[in-house]
Amino acid sequence: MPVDAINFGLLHRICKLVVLLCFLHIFVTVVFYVRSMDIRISFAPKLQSHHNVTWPVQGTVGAITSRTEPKVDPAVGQPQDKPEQKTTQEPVKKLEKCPETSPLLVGPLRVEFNIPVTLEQVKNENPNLQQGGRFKPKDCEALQKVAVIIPFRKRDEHLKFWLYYLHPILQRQQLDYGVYVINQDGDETFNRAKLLNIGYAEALKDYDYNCFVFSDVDLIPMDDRNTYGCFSQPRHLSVSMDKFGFRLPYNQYFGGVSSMSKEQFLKINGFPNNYWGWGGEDDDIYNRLSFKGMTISRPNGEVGKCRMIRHNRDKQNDPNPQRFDRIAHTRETMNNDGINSLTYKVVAIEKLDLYIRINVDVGKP
Ligand code: UDH
Ligand code: NGS
Repeated sequence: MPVDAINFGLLHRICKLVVLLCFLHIFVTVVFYVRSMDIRISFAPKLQSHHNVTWPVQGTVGAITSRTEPKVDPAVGQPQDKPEQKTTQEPVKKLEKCPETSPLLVGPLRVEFNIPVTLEQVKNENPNLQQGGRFKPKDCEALQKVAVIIPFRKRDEHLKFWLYYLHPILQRQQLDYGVYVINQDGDETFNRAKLLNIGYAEALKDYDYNCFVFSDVDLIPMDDRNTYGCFSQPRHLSVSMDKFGFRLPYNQYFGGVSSMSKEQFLKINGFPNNYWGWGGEDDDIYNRLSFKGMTISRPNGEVGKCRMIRHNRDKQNDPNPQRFDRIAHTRETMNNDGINSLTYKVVAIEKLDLYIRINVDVGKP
């Protein structure tokens, strides 16, 4: 046999072997590829449920700031066209706490009531408010979760001014806040302190507030450094009112605007429910605080300046003739009359653009 023929036969066999090996290689690759696809598909839902269980969802304070696509391990690969993947969340870096003093404050403010104000205007000027007048800063985690409670009946003109001035101030103070207007239904004698108790109870059903500001609807701060938050002692905020010549009418005065943490409020069993008509309920609250060994914290006279919207005496809110007798007995009554004895009926709750309005039946004297 010639040498050429032997070489050709050998070459032919080697080529066949190489082709065979190539096929084998392709086969093995395909098998492994298909198996790895299986793993990826079955792994994807596990990835999603893991995200949902482990990381807090949006709405939990400070934990998640925005919705983003899930981060997928590059080794596992991006799951293809799986619609449920879109709902997976990436844990976003926890927001830093807001500073003790907000850098957005401007200090003294011009407050006047001769300009007409509309709710539409207030809404347009406060685009960052959520439904119900809720707000929380987006760049930092607010130090306090504040429910602002306003006792209310037939004071719509005052409320417009309150919303117009207060919403920008509260946002500059970097608070996580909501505004609750507690409207006394019907025409029975007004009961300010009971409405405030109801505001406390209803706001807590809505959100995990840890601070409560109780504000008359006709009082507007003249300086945004007067923080509508809570302090180590119960706070009196309306300390220099224009109607009192920018000073306290008396040292124990606790009316107008005040604030208390949840703990402070519960320590005094909330507010009295049986002060019907004008006067004395704020003095009863002062007594409660003092009997529980607390003191009053106040801003200085400059920061604590505020204006009251002038108005006539309200109907069905005449001075309460029993008020002097009641404040003489706070010590005996406070443990049984307060948040622990509160009864009322909610008539309606409306989540409006600028506040939550809760209409309540408080009963009668
Ligand atoms: N309030 C209402 N509607 C009423 C009564 C009171 O909304 O009919 C609320 C409102 O938030 C008000 C707060 O309860 O700011 C306190 O009411 P108040 O009557 O104790 O205190 P105010 O400072 O008036 O509003 C005091 C008497 C005014 C007499 C004025 C005489 N020129
Ligand atoms: C006191 C009242 C308080 C009231 C304060 C200021 O006399 O409830 O005046 O009233 N106490 C009693 O009557 C026992 S004001 O001038 O704002 O109407 O808050």
